[in-house]
Amino acid sequence: MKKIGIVMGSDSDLPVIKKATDMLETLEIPFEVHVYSAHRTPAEARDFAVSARKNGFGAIIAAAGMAAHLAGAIAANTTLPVIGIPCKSANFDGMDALLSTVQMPTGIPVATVAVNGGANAALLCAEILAVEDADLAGRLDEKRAADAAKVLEKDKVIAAEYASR
Ligand code: RP5
Repeated sequence: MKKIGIVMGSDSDLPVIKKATDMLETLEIPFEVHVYSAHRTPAEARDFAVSARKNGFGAIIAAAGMAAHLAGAIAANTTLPVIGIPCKSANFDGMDALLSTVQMPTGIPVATVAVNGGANAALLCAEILAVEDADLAGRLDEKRAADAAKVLEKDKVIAAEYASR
């Protein structure tokens, strides 16, 4: 199976990345995690992106906050799918990172998930790999079914509570 590359702009983004790594572990998908910044270590970020395909990666998650150029900078240097996670920082509620990540010019796409959306970034990577991996597709189906069952369990509890009023 291809690996998922995970890059964050700072170790202060780790809580968001943890949501992605937890999900990838649950789905038994191999990954590598790095701290590379589009601004502070641009050469390392570029080198990672340029060599990612030959190094066995199938998709890349890039998380950054503030002027969040990391996902775009990675996408500029690879044709692997890049999933951007805008991270919320002290100001602007993450809107700064959201717009910096999502508003890519035509030709260099970044699939942007919600602010701090680490779990969905991992799920999107899983869905990309599952196009060619029936076992992984099966694990995704099982997860969907389990998630749905949890919601229906909550429905039972809430519906019963209101029915008894
Ligand atoms: C971004 O700046 C990082 O991705 C992080 O979200 C934000 C703040 O970085 P630190 O100052 O905490 O290292 O590049």
